[in-house]
Amino acid sequence: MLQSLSESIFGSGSKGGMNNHVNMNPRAGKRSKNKSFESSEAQYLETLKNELKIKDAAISALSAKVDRLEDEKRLNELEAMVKRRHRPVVNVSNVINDEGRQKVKMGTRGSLMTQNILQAINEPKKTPQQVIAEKFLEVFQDPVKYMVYLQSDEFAKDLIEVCRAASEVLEQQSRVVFLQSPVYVFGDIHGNLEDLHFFSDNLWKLGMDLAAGHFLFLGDYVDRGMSCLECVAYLLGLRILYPHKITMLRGNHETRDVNGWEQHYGDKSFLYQCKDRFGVAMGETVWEECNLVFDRLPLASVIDHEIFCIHGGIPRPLKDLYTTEIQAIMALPNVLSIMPSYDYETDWMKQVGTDCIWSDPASEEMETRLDGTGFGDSPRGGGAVCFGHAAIENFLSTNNLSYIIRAHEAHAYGVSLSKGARVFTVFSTSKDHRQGEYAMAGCILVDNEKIQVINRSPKYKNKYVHRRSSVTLENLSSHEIEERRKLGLVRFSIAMEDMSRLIAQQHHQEENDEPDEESFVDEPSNDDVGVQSFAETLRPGF
Ligand SMILES: [Mn+2]
Repeated sequence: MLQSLSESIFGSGSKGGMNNHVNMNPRAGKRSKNKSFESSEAQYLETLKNELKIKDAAISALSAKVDRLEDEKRLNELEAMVKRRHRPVVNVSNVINDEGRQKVKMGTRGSLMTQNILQAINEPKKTPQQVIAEKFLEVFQDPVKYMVYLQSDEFAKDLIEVCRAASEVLEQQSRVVFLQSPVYVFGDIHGNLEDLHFFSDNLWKLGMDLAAGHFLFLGDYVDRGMSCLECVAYLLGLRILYPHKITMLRGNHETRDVNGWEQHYGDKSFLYQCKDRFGVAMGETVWEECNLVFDRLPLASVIDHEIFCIHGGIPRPLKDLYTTEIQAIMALPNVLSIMPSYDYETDWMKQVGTDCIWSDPASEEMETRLDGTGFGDSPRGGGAVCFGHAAIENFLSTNNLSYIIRAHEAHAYGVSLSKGARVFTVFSTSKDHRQGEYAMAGCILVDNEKIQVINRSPKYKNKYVHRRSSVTLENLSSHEIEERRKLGLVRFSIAMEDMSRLIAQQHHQEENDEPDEESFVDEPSNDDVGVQSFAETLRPGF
């Protein structure tokens, strides 16, 4: 409150005229006795005092108004903070039956008002891109039924539309995405439709809209597998339909230098598959549109302020620029090409970006060759780094975190734990990585009290991708089989590298003339475990 002007000059209790609350001044009586004091100066002083009182009253009225308005403002701010989110009720009920789920009108309990409100609710209007995304989800459920569409120009154009919608959303996202558990975390997908199906059939069987929790993908969606386009279409479809349930991070294969390397990956290269599917011109356009999306993918995520998730590993610290590594990642531009880099990408940006998508935990024998900060050259070469115990301890304590979940290295057991049980490696494709016939695909569920591993058993029956010798394909012409092979729906033979392993495993097959991929009978042998961590042979600096 402002202090009254007349109070500050004459002290409290000066003679009040305007204000009822001001006490009568006792000096007023004394003054009337002192007749010699009746001069023009005294009158003038009296006028001034009165003027001050008027102004005092105006000031106190104003200051009371200011106080009231400030109180109102504070109250409004508090109310805004606790304001509830508008969560509309979906006016249909999902009835689950043998064939899956069916949408029926929601039952009510007779209140006319409830009924009227439900009827007035409209399904939110879908954008054309969301309509296409829904189609992608349908195609994913039965790719054989949509073989013609998948090879058409229409699919190419649809994919471009969805890519543009996804680019717009991703560019707005923070480079480090903060999530709250429960979260399912997935590692490399690498164009493996079958394993992605395993997860969708078991973890979001009723559809993403009825699945609880968040789904975080750590990158490497393309290359090495045959169904790169289907996997990208499905995941981007989910990403634009369920922006609050799906987070996609970037892997080292989400760069043009890697996913455009046809000579190295052959028919399993993403660029090769785009051109083979849609022709050179349209194929290159689709490939570039996908890469524009990849340029905008965030690089890291933190679950419950406790678990750091990233494709490769922790970046080297940049102490003179940023206090923490997370701050450095957050400071990266929202559009980054990394390999090759755009002109505006500076050295520190390239270093942080590359470390995030390429680094690996150091093996125990590499630990001795690391520098003082716990980092050293990776056996992958080309400037990639590996991080040891010291780097991990430093990173976790600086950022006040407990664990690191990353992907990037294949494991026969899907998920592995290393570095004093601080680093999880999760790999979500069981094929194309020389992990043997009995490899598993894994994912990790982080809920509010624990971290759990979910693996696909090698015995789990294949539904969509069949081996060439499978009875399912018996009645198809060689042309039809070739068409399916190109979509990744037929596996012709295993890679040459696996031949020696196969010969070693021959005794498993002796009782069975033609073992079908759909019917594994053996548990993984202990020999498989010994060679499980087969790092990718790709070098970043080629
Ligand atoms: Mn990788």
